[in-house]
Amino acid sequence: MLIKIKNSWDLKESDVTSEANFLSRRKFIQAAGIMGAGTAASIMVPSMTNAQIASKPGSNKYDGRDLADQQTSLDDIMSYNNFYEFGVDKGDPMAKAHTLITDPWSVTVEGHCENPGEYSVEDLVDHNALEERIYRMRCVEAWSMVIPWVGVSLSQVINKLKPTAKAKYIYFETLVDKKQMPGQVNRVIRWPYREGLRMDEAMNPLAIMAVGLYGRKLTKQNGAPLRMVVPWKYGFKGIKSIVKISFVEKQPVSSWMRLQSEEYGFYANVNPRVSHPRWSQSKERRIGEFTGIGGLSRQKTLMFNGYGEQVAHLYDGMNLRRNF
Ligand SMILES: Nc1nc2c(c(=O)[nH]1)N[C@H]1C(S)=C(S)[C@@H](COP(=O)(O)O)O[C@H]1N2
Ligand SMILES: [Mo]
Repeated sequence: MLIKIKNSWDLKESDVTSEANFLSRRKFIQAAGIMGAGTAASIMVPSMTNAQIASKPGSNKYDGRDLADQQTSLDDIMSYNNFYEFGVDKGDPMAKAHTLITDPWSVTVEGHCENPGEYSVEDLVDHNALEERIYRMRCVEAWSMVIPWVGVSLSQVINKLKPTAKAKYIYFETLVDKKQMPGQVNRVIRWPYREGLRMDEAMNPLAIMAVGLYGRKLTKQNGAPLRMVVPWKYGFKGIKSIVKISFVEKQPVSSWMRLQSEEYGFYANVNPRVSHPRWSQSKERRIGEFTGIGGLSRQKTLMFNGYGEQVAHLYDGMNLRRNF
């Protein structure tokens, strides 16, 4: 699952290691646009220096299969987004997120912890410890992608902030600024976008604080400069462009619970046996993949999105139909 990025962002194309297996190297080169395969969207990726990726053969397994060769194209990852701060259509984030100012960026840390304060992205996320993690992501709308994220375990960030025994949950907020986020004139959601995790969920090694994907800095539509990635839960738990982290005692109310509590719960674990009130969750379509006869390919959804081995123990004894 882990591909260690040995160095941070400042390596040149020529530094791409020969240890990288052919496929990920090819994908990486494609993503960087070096092969001339660059399309409109990949040209729009912020001109980020390339990272050195040393892949570990046999990693990235999901349900017995290797995820490395299933990666969703950078174009799809950048152009089919949910980021309601820029509008509710899938194309709005790519079209409109350019107004977001991601540098400088500051994150306020507060609540039950020993190290509250204002942090820069680099203060929170150790850029010498970045890893690539290829995760399968599943949206509650029944579509999925496979994304090669770059980031660090959320636990690494949390350990730096030293929560006290009173901290039972971690809570996050996205930026509120109508000038930078024009979709916020629309009250679909009561801004800011809010999310949270139980402390033991947040400390699970699968949960990451991402700052990049495909070896490059996160694009704005994907949640620059830093966002959550929680692969066993529906995509909406992955809050983007985070400006606040708070350690709290009580279970926070997330944006989607507040909006529609019968449809979206706090846990939001991918559970194909619990239907969304308006549609089934048993299958999903993989963005960018088509079947031979012209339809979008459909896949079976697995419990915990296929990551049960790593996370099922977090929910021992809980009724996951009631705690959906
Ligand atoms: N701040 C914020 N974070 C957000 C959202 C949003 O609207 N606003 N949408 C969520 C949903 S529903 C999904 S599926 C994922 C999509 O992430 P992606 O566009 O990078 O694939 O982001 C999540 N994080
Ligand atoms: Mo979603």
